[in-house]
Amino acid sequence: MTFNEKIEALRKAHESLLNKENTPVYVNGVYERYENPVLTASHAPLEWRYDLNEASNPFLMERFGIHATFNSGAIKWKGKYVLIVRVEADDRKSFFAVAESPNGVDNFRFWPRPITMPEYGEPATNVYDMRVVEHEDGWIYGLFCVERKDHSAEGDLSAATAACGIARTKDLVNWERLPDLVSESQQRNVCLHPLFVDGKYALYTRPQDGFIDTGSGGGIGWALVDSMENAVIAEQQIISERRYHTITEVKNGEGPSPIKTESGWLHLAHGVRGCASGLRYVLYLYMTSLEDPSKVIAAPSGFFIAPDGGEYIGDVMNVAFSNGWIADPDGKVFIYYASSDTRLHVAVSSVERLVDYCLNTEPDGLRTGLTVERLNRLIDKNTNTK
Ligand code: M1P
Repeated sequence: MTFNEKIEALRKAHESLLNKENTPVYVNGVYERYENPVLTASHAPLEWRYDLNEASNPFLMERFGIHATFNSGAIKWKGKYVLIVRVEADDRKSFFAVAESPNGVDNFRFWPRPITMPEYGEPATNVYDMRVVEHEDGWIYGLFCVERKDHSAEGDLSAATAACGIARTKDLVNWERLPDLVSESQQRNVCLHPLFVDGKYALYTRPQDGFIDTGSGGGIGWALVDSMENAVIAEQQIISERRYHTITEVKNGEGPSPIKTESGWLHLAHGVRGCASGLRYVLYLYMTSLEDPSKVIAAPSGFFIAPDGGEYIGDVMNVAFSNGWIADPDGKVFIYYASSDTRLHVAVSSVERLVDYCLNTEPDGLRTGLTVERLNRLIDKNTNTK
């Protein structure tokens, strides 16, 4: 094969991957999973991976390794389903890149260049997991985790700090970096409420003592800040706790910004528990009140999405994670979730179904006896209607 023939073959294979139709698979009535991931490392443009010049790359080698495309923020923008993807290179560094699709379930294509995120303060070692939201103030905000080396931990090479980076944009290409969120604790998984609350910007937070351990960080927090140009948390209250022997025993973090429904704000979050094989990340739903978006009004028990089949396998096993979803005006909801820190999937549902799920799934009774009672109530119902 000549050099040009090799390029032609690469382009053909890439186009056929990008154009592959995705089909829904019935799961449980709550949502449909889709057969194929919507984004994998192989979806990255060839121009990002290869030097396509024969003189400087006669063997047509990959010169830049893209390792994973996962935890993505999501927004409907100019009629397209747009993702702000966490792309991880072979060198373990993540960066953000935009991919769009005409229908939300397949045909996702990356924009030609990754986002060049301006730095704030000490340049970040890593950035990831952007929550993107169109705020009523007219800006599109991106809140994301900023990792830097912890210089105070002498001798511990892996010691790092996590802070919430903040940036805003009008076009998803040019981002204005604002100061990082000022908070007494380290922060990850911070997410901005789309509306002002009591005239302030409202944040769902996830305080943590260390970079990985949440320590005394009790779960999903709530904080009001006066400005996003200088966001300072004076006070934060935990609104959704971590709890013993539940899916949130080890960590409990907000996903994307909540969706407004007639019955309350619909939230997607992740819970983490420990087990013999390590940490297990699953997704769950809850709802808060329309009048007070910090007041939980529905907390269905158990997980909503957990890794399934091949989703268990990847760079970091046993992880389902989401920081992006899109609700269409007709009520259709596209839930973008990543599996095992490797690839991105979509599950599709509707506001009506998700609210029904939240309001009609009983909360965790916190002990086995109550779980059996709950099951018996369902069996009674089914038996009596026969
Ligand atoms: O590796 C699993 C997840 O670990 C972290 O999640 P959390 O902030 O809840 O600890 C993040 O690094 C996340 O990106 C990753 O998917």
